[in-house]
Amino acid sequence: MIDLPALPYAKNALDPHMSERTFDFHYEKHHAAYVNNVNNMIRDTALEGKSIEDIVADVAGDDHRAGLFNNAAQVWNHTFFWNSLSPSGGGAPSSEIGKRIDADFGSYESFREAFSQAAITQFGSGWAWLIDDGGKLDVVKTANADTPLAHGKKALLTIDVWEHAYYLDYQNKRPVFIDAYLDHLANWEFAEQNLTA
Ligand code: MN3
Repeated sequence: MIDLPALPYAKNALDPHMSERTFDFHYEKHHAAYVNNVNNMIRDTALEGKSIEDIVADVAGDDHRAGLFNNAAQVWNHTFFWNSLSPSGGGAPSSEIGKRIDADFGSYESFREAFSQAAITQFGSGWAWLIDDGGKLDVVKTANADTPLAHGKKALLTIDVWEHAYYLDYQNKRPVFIDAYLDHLANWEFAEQNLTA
């Protein structure tokens, strides 16, 4: 049995960049449905009682359990996404993560361009990520439910670019949503915690 984790802020805390109405659907309906689907699929199996990380690791790459992988990875990805957002987020980070971004991308602006392009060019549904790839920061995009967790990479920060993430607030304008994320929402304290964990 896995639980739908509580949000780290109120559902209206990110307004106007991400509305309470978006959380009513994206968190209360989409994320909750992934949790329910996982629980239905692991009931009375060896995976019942395992952590979401262990479930993802166990089924990753197994074509016969793609349905469970997709739902479990989406549970993990969404929890990670809520934590990647902050009412006081966005802009260029300072501290250790800021130094690492300067070192590995050249500048915050170069990182911003790489992350934005990954998020814009992910065709269809998916995610863009800042990851720590064996000691070097990198930006990657993943399709559908795929996640760095399934590839042995350490995720630091993510944006959900499935249409359900932005359609209520931005309609088809994914790039405007990505700008709002980068300038007002990106939770660098969470990224820093992941970097040093
Ligand atoms: Mn989503």
